[in-house]
Amino acid sequence: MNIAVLLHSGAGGSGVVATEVGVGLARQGHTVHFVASSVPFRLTETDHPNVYFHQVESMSYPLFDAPLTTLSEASKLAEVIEENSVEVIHAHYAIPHAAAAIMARDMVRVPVPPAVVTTLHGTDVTLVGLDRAYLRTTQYSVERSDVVTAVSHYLAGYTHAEMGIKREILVVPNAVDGQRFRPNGSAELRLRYAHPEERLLTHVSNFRAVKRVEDVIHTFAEVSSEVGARLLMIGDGPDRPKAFELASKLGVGGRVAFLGSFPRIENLLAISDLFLLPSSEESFGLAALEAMASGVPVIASRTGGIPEVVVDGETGYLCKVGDTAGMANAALTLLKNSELHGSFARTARQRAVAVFSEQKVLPLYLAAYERALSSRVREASLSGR
Ligand code: GMT
Repeated sequence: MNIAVLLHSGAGGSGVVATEVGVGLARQGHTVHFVASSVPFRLTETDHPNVYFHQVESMSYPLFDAPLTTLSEASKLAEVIEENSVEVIHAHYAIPHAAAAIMARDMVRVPVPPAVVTTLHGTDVTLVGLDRAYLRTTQYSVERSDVVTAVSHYLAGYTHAEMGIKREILVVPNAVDGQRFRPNGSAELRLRYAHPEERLLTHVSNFRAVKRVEDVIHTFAEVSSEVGARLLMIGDGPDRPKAFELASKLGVGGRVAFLGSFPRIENLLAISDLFLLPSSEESFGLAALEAMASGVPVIASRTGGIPEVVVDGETGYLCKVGDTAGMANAALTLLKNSELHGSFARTARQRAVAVFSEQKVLPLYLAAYERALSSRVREASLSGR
């Protein structure tokens, strides 16, 4: 199949999933064309013969307040479709990719236009999509896609309830590459961040308000008052300075390493003992899944789609949003009992591979593509030609 993938190419989870699903499909023999404004963050397999990257270029002009990227993306995509016989456009994150995909589908000069599959990732619905500035275009793009998927049952339900969407939404969970994310990292690398007797906790995110990075620091401060521990803060974003200041205010600054964006996070997850994700909102929690695949139990908030990923009491512990004392207690329960920790670590790895491996998830996307190719929206768009 010839597939065009639209994505946000920065370090966000939707772009990571889009890249890994695309590369996974290319490995299976499909041809994948990534269409984005820059090379996707996780696209480290650029020399794969079936993977292509097409750069969206935006023209700035004094009359425009900002570059009109949705329009330039639709134009670029139309070229890619016409030159490469694209059969399916997969838009990851509704805004603005689903709108650009529908525009390109409707304007291409080919006898059979491609089908549009839109994957909802979370904030494209829960945050930006519900804002009046984007609500109508998001609703329209979702309704006019041939097939819509969401990364969790929670997100599918939320989209129906809050966005007034009536159409069917298939649930296709996020996937993890179990070869890339695996337990037992390098002892030498671990020594760079922690002494042998210390425990290593990790947080990965884009440091936005929704991630509650200050809760990570509060939790860690309580943990490290009882056991020798270090914390790796991986990623960057607006709340990083707040977290940094809080760490020194609480007297743990010397035990927290802020590592910034780190493309090969699998190496750091594999040397970690626990992963912290205290978000206020999370449609899925890809970083938690990557930690689980690395054999790392997760302490997270009981919110959104996280309970569909982390099984409370088996692969980690879930606490109320903001309950940093509860999170610290949960962390200490595991850190003080190595047998229990080992059992959670093994169950986490097993669940990640059994439920969310690419072998399980890619067929679900291929089935969604097949369904899109025979959908009613597509028939209507064909009959209007
Ligand atoms: O979490 C973010 O702010 C980034 C956002 C994105 O653009 O990638 O993440 C969303 O999509 C991920 C991949 O499907 C999910 O794992 C995250 O849970 C989701 N974030 C939120 O719902 C806040």
